[in-house]
Amino acid sequence: DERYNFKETEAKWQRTWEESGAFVATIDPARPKYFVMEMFPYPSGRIHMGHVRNYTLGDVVARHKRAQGFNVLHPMGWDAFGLPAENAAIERGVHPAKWTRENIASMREQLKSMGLSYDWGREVATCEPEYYRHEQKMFLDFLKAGLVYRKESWVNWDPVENTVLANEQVIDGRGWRSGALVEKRLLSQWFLKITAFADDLLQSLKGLDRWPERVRVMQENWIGRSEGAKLSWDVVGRSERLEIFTTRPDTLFGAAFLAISPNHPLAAELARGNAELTEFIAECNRMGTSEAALETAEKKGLDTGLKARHPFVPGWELPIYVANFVLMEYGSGAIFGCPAHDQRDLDFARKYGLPVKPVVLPPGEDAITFAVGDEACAGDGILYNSDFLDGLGVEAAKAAAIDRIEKESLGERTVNWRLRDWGVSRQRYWGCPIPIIHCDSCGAVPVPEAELPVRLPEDVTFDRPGNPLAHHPTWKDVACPCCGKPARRETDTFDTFFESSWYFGRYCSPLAETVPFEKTEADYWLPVDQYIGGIEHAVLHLLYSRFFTRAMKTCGYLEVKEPFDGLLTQGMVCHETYKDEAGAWLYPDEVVKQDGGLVHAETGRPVALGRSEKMSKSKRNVVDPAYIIDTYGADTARLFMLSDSPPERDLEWTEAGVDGAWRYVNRLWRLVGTVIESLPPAGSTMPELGAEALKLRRQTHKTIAGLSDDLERFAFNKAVARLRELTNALGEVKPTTPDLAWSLREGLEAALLMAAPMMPHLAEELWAELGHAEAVTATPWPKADPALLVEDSVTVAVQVNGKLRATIELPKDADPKLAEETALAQAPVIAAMSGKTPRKVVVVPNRIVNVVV
Ligand code: ANZ
Ligand code: ZN
Repeated sequence: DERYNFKETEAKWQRTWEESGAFVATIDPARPKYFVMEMFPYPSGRIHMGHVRNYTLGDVVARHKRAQGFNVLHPMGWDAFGLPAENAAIERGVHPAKWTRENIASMREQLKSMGLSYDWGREVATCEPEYYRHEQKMFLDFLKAGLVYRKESWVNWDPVENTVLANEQVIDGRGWRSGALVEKRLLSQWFLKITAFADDLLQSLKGLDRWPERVRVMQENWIGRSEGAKLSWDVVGRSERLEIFTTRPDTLFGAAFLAISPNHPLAAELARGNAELTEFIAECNRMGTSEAALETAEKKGLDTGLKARHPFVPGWELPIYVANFVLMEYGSGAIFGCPAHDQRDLDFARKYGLPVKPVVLPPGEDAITFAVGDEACAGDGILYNSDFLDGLGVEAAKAAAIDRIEKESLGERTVNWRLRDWGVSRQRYWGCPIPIIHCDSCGAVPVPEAELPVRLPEDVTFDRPGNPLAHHPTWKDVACPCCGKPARRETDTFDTFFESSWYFGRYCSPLAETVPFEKTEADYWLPVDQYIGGIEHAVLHLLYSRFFTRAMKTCGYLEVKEPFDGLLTQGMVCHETYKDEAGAWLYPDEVVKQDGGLVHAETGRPVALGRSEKMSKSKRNVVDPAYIIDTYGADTARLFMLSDSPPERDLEWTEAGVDGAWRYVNRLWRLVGTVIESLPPAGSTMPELGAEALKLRRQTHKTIAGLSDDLERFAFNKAVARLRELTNALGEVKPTTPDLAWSLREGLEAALLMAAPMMPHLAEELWAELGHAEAVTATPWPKADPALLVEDSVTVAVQVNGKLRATIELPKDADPKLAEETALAQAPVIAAMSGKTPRKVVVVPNRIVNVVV
């Protein structure tokens, strides 16, 4: 039998949409706007299934909103700077610019083959000077506004390659290429003052009620507001006091030690002439600075020999350690440790034989017998062993302790933030040059605005380690803009999160030359109404974008402060994994089913089935979208992406699933072909409808109502299920009478309009076949007639003394009085009561009337 020719059809409609400018967005104050955007891809070379899912979701939203009458902006672009391009240059000798532009070209074609409703005229690529020149200007504006500063900060240094490494280039403490132990080095770097907005970034999370709760919590934790106290301790034999930060001043009487960070100035001072301490500090610095590294590393310390005097107990002296788990960048880089009530402190105390004295008694415990085992008690309880705090709950004790600390001028209440300022300097080539010139006399001088952009030179070489910009023979030599003396360009480039922090703004005015975007256009389109992308960006990218929007507002670029009003984080695309007998991963197309088991397609040797995991090159459990689109068409791929699970959940890619989607596409196509000759012309008036035609009509309108609601809630899998149900019902109708034929056309048309966001090519094709001159993309979303949605009647059983005597038809949710009256008027019921008056009548709405005589 005949099959739907998706190849021809899909190409045809993609051309038609492009030629008619169907998705070109322009400001229209008369219509409500809707800005929907998916996270733009890194141009790695080919799209993967994660992209297909992400962009399908966005496209359904965009097409649905457009049909609903919104003025939709749906753009796409390329997050085009980054390390892989440089690696390609080093490994394969191809220039990052060439590599990136070629990848963009092929991925653009792939995206176009999916039939996505983008306004391609707004495409941006962040590696082009037309894009990045604006962020250079913004950086200088932020600098003027006091939102940028320069500070020494630690970087990973590869001593063999003599180069700075990105965190992801450090593997188990070693340079990824050289294998050398990575060192820490202090470099002067640029920081964006994200902490200036810490409070607002935290408070405003509450208003983001169209964001997943999970993401808001992750941001909240990342910002990490901690209330506590600063407290200065006397150090025996020294005039300077040692300041610590604590969130648990209530546990002061359970203190066992003080600890300072290996990078604390006191540690550096003590290390002078102390080989053991010097080596310990060096060891800590080799460990990697990430919090995750610190979290998992064994807690280690070295006793400095110094003692601190307890603030409230005369004569009590505590040892001061240098400890690897104390961060210099948090609080004051020093702590007091209370082993009984903090797990890290407990591990530390057990290792170094320090006392573990509980001071908070957990509920239900006995003060005499209670002891701390392997687990610290971080929970609530009543203070004991604690002098003036005895008997208080934890919160009250914190307040009392801080009051006393403040009264005795030992310290004060403070709020600490986990959030750090954003270091944006990267010692890399393929990024946006930082528009600064360094002069020996004038210091760091901004590049004059008239000289922007600072273009990234393309005549660079990758034949030796380090940053090609620094090796360039002439690029960095310039005259100082202030004094004219010879000076040097900054050779660092921005962190690539810089580009993605404002691209939503650029989409509003992609061609603006003198400004990143026209304020009027940004004020019209922003905020983004719906942003869709991976949960892996729940913290950094989204937080940086929220910061950038505030900074841009501060500098007068736009009016909004939150960039993304709605956020949908989609789940991963997963697939089974396979291994051969030697334990090597196999691609799905190397594996075939045989006798209920799996074997290698070529060798016939047994294959082990592993669990389903996120598709990844390393496990080879990938299916290439290009292959799927080529074999089944874009509509099938899109439909399957939507069918199986709600968008937030992981999706299991299976051949059976794709097959099912493909069969449905064909069923719908064949259905229209089969009945088309029997249908009345498009737009004919409704004839008198018989019962069967009316029933179908009701189902059509119920589907419209339900499916519209599904789309509104992003319950795309439910929407697909509903569409399939309607299709089944339509498939059963024989259009033998004019009323049935009319209802069938109405149902088919509604089905196509509703299918259009999911399977746009097929919908257009069949819509045209049904005789419509206007494309689906220019046709409004179908409307459900509310009168057809009410369930008109229900069948209700009538029992007399528990025996069924009659059934009656009642309006749905009818008044119980009406139910009782109708029931008692039925002849069999009257007969069964044999003249007696009922003692009781019980009405279960829509189900039963029980008469007791
Ligand atoms: C004593 C204490 C007793 C603490 C106790 C906790 C429990 P958050 O909630 O993240 O703000 N701390 C302070 N500065 C630190 C630093 N630079 N590096 C590592 N740890 C540091 O954590 C605050 C707590 O973390 C502080 O409260 C301090 O230990 C520790 F039963 O003080 B606490
Ligand atoms: Zn100068």
